[in-house]
This record gives sequence, C-alpha cells and structure tokens, in this order.
Amino acid sequence: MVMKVYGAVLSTAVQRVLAALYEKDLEFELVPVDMRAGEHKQEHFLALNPFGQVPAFEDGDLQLFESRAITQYIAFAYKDKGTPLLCEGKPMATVSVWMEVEAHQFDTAASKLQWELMFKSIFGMATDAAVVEENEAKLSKVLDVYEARLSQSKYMGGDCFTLADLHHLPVLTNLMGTTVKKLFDARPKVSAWAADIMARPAWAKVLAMKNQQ
Ligand SMILES: N[C@@H](CCC(=O)N[C@@H](CS)C(=O)NCC(=O)O)C(=O)O
Repeated sequence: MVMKVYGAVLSTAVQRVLAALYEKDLEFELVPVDMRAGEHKQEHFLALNPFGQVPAFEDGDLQLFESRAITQYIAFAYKDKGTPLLCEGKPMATVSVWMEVEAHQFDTAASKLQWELMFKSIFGMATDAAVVEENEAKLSKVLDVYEARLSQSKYMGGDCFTLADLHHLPVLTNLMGTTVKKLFDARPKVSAWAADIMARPAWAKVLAMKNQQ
C-alpha cells in the first residue's frame, strides 16, 4: 500500500515531509485537505491528527502527525533507499542537536517573519513592523551561530546533507523571497549552504508541485 500524506502543498510542514519522500525516492499519494473549508478541523481529519493541523501521514497501519517526526520515521524505516538523510557513521546525536535547533531556535523567529512578510499580505493584512524588527534580531543571532557551525562542517549535522538541513527548506525558501534574504546574504557560509540545499533535485520537485497549485 502506498504511503499517504494528508494536507495541502502550500503548507510548509507538508512540504517538509514531501522533501523527505522525494529524497528517498519513495512513492506516495498526497491526499488533499481543503483547509479553506476547515476540513482539518472536522472529525475525520481529527482522527488522523487530534490537533487539527496538516500534515497527517499513513504508512500501512501506522498513523503519524508532526512533520519532523514523520521525516525521521521515513529516514529510519527506509534507511536503504535514496539519500541517507542521517549521515551514516556519524553520531546521530549531533544531527539531533541541529534538528532541535531548527525547530526551537530557527523556526520560532523564521515562521513569525514568514507570517508577517509573506502570508499576511496574501490575506490582505498589514505587516507589523515591530514584530519584524524583533524577529529579525532573533534570527540574526541564530544565523550567527549557523555561520560559525558551517565554518566547521559543510552541513548542519556534519559533512553530509541530513534532516537537520532538510527541515529548514520550506520556511527558508519562503524567506528568500522577502527582505529577510539580506540576513542570509550577509553571512557567506550560511548563504552558500542555503543555495546548496535549495538546489537539491528533491526540493525542486516539491516546488514544482507547489507551483502547479
Ligand atoms: N508542528 C507541526 C505544525 C503543523 C502546522 O502548523 N500546520 C499548519 C500548516 S503549515 C496548519 O495546519 N495550520 C492550521 C491550524 O493550525 O489550524 C508540524 O510540524 O507538523
């Protein structure tokens, strides 16, 4: 039975899972969830994710939610397929550290900036300059740490591309289309890393799906 991802391709959390599936060259079905109609808050979807958020995921009788947990399942369960995503032979603990950093340091500031500078205008809402300023300052500090990290190793988790890099792709790519790009451009190692991971063929496939919407 083919794996199922429930959600909408415009969701950054859904894109994270799709990127992992394409890196692994796995077959899957994207089951559309009509978020505009509030389908993600209806009983049949809440049975898949009680928090009413996309994505939800099924592989046979296994049901999961939380995009970063889903990508880790994919990386471990399909270890021998496609890109390793875990840096074979390197301590998994180091990859875990940088996955946590993405979720708790990078994403907290980056997602707020994405909302203010991208999604609010789509919904006809005004950008709050104070929120942008506060979160640009927070993101700058995180990117200073990244600049130092990427001076020691090519990728966040070590010398090879892993989930610690992949998890950044959706929000990072959106921010590159906003004024926040200047924060990445100002840091040579971060800027080279961002260009490298955004150029991955698996990520191009996710963007192609998004552009078909
Ligand atoms: N931590 C969750 C976040 C999921 C999430 O925030 N999904 C958004 C779309 S990107 C959503 O469903 N929002 C609708 C809502 O919260 O009601 C994950 O990574 O899967």
